[in-house]
Amino acid sequence: MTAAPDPSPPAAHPTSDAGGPRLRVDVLTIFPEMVETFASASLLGKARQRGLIDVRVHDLRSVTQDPHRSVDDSPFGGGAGMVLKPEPIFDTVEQVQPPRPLLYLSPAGRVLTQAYAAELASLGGFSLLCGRYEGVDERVREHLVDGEISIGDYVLAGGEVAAAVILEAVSRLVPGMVGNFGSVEDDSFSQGLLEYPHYTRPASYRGWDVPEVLTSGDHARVARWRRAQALVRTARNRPELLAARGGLSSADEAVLAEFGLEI
Ligand code: JF5
Repeated sequence: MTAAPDPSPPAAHPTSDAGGPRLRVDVLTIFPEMVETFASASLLGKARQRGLIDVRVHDLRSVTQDPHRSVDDSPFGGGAGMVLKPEPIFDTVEQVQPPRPLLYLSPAGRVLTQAYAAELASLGGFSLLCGRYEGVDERVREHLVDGEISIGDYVLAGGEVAAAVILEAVSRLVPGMVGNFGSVEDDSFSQGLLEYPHYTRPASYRGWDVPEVLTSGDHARVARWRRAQALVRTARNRPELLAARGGLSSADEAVLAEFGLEI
């Protein structure tokens, strides 16, 4: 007996939770309310409600056994500040079995880029460990985490805000996220260029007019103008991005010339 063809194949962009979440992210932190509040708001909060993204925030303090529920202690060898103890972190990971890779947020990690965010969005899941104070006991880095991830070359007081940045950058790339049709391919960096300028009504505001091309109805000319603007903006603000894509192609030169622009 051959099965009848499926009368209702799954939609490319489901509007329900059919098929389960596309991405699970577990966050381990001593400030769960910071991450939970962020993850409940806006587009990410809606994606969670729709069952598209499963974000689970774990309080490292909840597994502690001692009367003071300690998550940190002073560093061996002396020095300022506190270090996150290994036991609550190992115990949480062993109880929860969070999705791997388990990534420790740290300025020493691989720096988040749009391409790295897309890699993370394509995994079924991953987990984030938020440090605080001077960081975590080195045995956590050596024997528990799979890698380290940074959001840039500066130091934060803890990993929670960095976790929020990663959640936001990654979750908007998950297929089926509201509003990510088309607009994701237009994003800054996805073509290696900064975004072109955007305008909305009114067409004239305080004497500043919207560029004529945008109201011309000539969609191909609009596309060429946007490309020329993106090239100029990238050359001025982020010349290294233009260099990284091998400078200007002859098509780039042509759109710049069409609109009388120079780099
Ligand atoms: C953290 C101790 C980790 O500061 C960061 C960070 C900066 N860029 N990317 C991440 O992580 C939090 C704070 C204190 C360890």
